[in-house]
Amino acid sequence: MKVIREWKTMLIPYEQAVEELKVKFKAIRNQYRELSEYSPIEFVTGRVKKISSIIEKAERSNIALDRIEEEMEDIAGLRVMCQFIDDIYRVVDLIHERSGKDFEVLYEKDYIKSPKESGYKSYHIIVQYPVHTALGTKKILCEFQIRTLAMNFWAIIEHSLSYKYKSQIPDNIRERLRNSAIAATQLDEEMTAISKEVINAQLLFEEKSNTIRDITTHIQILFSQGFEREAIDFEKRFENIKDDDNMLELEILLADIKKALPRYNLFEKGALK
Ligand code: 0O2
Ligand code: 0O2
Repeated sequence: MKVIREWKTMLIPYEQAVEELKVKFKAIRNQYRELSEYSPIEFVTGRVKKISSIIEKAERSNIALDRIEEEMEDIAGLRVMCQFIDDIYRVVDLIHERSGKDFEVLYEKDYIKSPKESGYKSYHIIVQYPVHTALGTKKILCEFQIRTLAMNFWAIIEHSLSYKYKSQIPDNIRERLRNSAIAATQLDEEMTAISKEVINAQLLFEEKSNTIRDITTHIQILFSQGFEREAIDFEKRFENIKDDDNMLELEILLADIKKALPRYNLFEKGALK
């Protein structure tokens, strides 16, 4: 049996892997948002399995403690949440594109096309991820779970009940959970039916907030470079249009400020009088 210190040492690369992979997935999401494009990733969480859960799973799955690192594939776990079912498969494609670069996809389980007996749905991908630590490079297993918000809601609730009842959930509750899994699927299907509307609304919101961010940043630059009169003029124009839902006006204002900025820069350098 490992002593606590040995467990902690063993888990260090797993902690690092989860942190690194979270950064990578969050970067993909942020880049889409920065480009005012729709992101198939809504949010990302990650965790390293608790020592008590590792021991409990090893007993349940008949894994010898000295084989844990080779056989337990979810000591490091990443969860990617999506808004719509189609997004899950876009994320799966993104992961395949990265295979052989950041990590190596070993195998996958589509519990969406083939849900578990409990009603559980998610897309699982097991990868091998190289971690570079102070002690050298180590390849570890990591499980990606990709699911919609509705699948996530159901799985979290069901997981808490399984924990409470030690997997012996009473029949009536199990039945209700199966029914709510069907309801969650219906919710996902309904949302898919209106996904174009939802995505367009979200993109509009994202585009407006990015444009407003760019306008305020550029006005700030004008102020900081000493072009106060110009900055105040642009600020007044901005105040007049910012609450209207008129993207065109905002884009024209941003274009005008951008056009003006290089002129001021050259002016400052003495190239313009
Ligand atoms: P951002 O930019 O808001 O996504 P950590 O990264 O260590 O702080 P960890 O361990 O991955 O966090 O898990 P945690 O703290 O449970 O949540 C991770 C991220 O998911 C957090 O964002 C949460 O805000 C986000 N999150 C959790 N639940 C929801 C949810 O229902 N909807 C949405 N949209 N986001 C959620 P970050 O990582 O702090 O930054
Ligand atoms: P955690 O960290 O508590 O979530 P198994 O032997 O069936 O437990 P296996 O073969 O390693 O698991 O892989 P599987 O079933 O493909 O996926 C394991 C993980 O998927 C589980 O981890 C859960 O996170 C999730 N999962 C699988 N089935 C269910 C289910 O019926 N309900 C819920 N809520 N989640 C499920 P662990 O081991 O439970 O760890």
